[in-house]
Amino acid sequence: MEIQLWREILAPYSLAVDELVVKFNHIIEEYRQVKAYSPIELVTGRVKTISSILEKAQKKNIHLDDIEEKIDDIAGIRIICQFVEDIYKVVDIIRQRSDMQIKNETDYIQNMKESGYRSYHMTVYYNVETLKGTRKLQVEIQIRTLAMNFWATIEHSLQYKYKQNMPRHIRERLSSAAEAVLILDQEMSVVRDEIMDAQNSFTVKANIVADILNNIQNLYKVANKQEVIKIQDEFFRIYQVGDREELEKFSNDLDLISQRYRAQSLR
Ligand code: 0O2
Repeated sequence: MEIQLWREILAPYSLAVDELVVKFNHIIEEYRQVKAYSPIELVTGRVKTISSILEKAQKKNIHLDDIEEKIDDIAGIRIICQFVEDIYKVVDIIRQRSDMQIKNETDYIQNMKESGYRSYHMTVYYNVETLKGTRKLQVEIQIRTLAMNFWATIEHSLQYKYKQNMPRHIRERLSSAAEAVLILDQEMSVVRDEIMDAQNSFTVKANIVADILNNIQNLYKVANKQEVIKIQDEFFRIYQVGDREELEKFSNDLDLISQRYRAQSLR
């Protein structure tokens, strides 16, 4: 097939990947806006290369005319989560969406592949609008933890290097690494609440500090400079002590001072 024709075939898939990456990133943003923990840590996407499509077609005996129907990962989205529990939350989010229609799901986490590969796979139909009209495309969504992704990435490059002839000792090493990844994910799940608390408290503190700095910046425009410098010094003192409650109280007091100045300026 000519390169130009391939470009025409692959262009809508590229659009689907771009749109979906934006949509999944927006989910992260929505969680951030309500200051909640996002089950999605990172999103990436790719369109399969022509050579990789041809290789898969050859391996699976797929005729060129049937490629779009039979190769379901021409468009691929990868969603990385911190914890295994998050993966199933993301699965639920996808199941509830009206812009993705699920074709099939495979849970390689409950049913690990012989290679040691773990991930949750969903193939969905997704519509994109083109000049030629609406195109209903298949997109493969792989959902995995950071640890699963680390393993799969390394294993994938070794598979690429050795093709079908991976030496036994490397296969065995990968197998024990897969075991270690499984244990790591289990351990992380046990301390999940603690980690989430720590992350949450970090975010809360960062938000308080942002509010304070914003208030101080605005006070510089309306208040007596000496008074603002005193407030600023007090903030640095409390910040260095690192007491969150004191920081919170300081922020509330500062809110009142700011409100007072705002009221004065409206008179
Ligand atoms: P890419 O784009 O290079 O990653 P099968 O023939 O059944 O093994 P199938 O039918 O395509 O493969 O479906 P499956 O098993 O769901 O695999 C689809 C994709 O999952 C693969 O794409 C990989 O990205 C990933 N995957 C599946 N098994 C493994 C594995 O053992 N190791 C790693 N690292 N990844 C795996 P491709 O086709 O490899 O292409």
